[in-house]
Amino acid sequence: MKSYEVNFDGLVGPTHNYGGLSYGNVASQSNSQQSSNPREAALQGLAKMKALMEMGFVQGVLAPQERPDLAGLRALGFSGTDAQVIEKAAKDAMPLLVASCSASSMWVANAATVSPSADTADGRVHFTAANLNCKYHRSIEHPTTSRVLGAMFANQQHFAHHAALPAVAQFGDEGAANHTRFCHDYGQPGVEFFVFGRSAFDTRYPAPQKYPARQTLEASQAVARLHGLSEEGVVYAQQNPAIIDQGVFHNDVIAVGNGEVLFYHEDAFLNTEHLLAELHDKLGRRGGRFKAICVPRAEVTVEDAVRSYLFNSQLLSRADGSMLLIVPEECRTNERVWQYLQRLLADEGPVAEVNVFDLKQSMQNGGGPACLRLRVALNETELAAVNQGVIMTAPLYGTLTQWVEKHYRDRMSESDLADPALLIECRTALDELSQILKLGAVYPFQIN
Ligand code: SUG
Repeated sequence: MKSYEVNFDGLVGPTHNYGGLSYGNVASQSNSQQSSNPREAALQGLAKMKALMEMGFVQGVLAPQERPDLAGLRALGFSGTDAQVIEKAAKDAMPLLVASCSASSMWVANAATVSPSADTADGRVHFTAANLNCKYHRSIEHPTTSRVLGAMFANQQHFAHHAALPAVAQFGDEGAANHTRFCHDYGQPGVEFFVFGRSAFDTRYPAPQKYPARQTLEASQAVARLHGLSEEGVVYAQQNPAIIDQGVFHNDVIAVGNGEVLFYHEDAFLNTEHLLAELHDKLGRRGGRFKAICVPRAEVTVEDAVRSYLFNSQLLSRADGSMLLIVPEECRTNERVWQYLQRLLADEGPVAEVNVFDLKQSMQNGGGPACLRLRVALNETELAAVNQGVIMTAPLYGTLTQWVEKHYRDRMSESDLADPALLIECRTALDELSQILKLGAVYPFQIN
């Protein structure tokens, strides 16, 4: 049976703004307080989805969330009418209002961890929503994420959904951004590679000194257990704590994998030789030939990687077996990175083409091409069982573009977040969107 890796891209929400909310994420910190353009952000994302669809990839879309998060503000003690809640939060606790307005759910590489049916004990595709509990603005995503994923993958015969792990730092889980799957073919059993930043319970593992390690070993192990993965199909590795302190807040900022290939920076991991050997052996036992492409620090520094997001690229398999790398514009403007990419192409390795996309609006908050997509490997039967309302088509692209143009503002700064009209605008837009994508009622304002 034919199988596919489907990329579900997060549609950028109408409140996209630069809140400076992510300590340890250099772009988020350095662009704090700048004015953003939500309309442009959403259109940039949609342009990437359309381009991939036109190249022949199956492309899906993942809906944004209700923001400002009124229910969250009420839970924090703000009361009165909706407008009064926003007004009081703006007056007394602006940072909380900003956090409650973040459109961060667009980075769907953090929405969940997904294990394809070929890897799981019960032969279903498993999803665990990420608790994202390192930052308040992200920790509020998972209840709606779970409902949206449930509405997209609604068939219980094929899809199993797990709630987010306990909401404590010891089980900090950032989803697919720290998870890579290697395989010979998407439909065959593969090897799932979990990268963690620290251990919560075992003090033998080192930890970063400055910035938080968002993913724990214990969270990764819990996800693997929930999904029913076998030991032969799992490899755990620790991210190098020194690079977390340089702004590598997720593994997908320093490594990307697809099929049999791992593309990574020399400084990405601890015990690199050991983990490469384990990946090689385990993939070998599953009929695959592991290939590692190491980018030496002498050619691209960690700082270059963080600035350009070279590794936050999408590595995609084309019909002829060669691979395509989707990189952000910032890779072209960084001379060393661009030269490296020219050498990579000249090498005649697996990567045969590099495509550049302008995703500046998302990049300025630390989210490149790979952050914007959640990969779900599906066989033909499973793909047919997905809610077809979320699969990108030319008409859907047209409808979503018009929807963005109708509802989104082209400027958003802190003072705009305090405008009670923004809430009404967002709810109107999302109500329409949930009908366009055939999701049913998934938003707090629709179900409470
Ligand atoms: O969690 N930025 C996100 C970026 C997530 C990128 N995802 C992956 N690497 N997979 C984060 O740090 C910034 C929001 C703000 O500052 O307004 C933010 O949440």
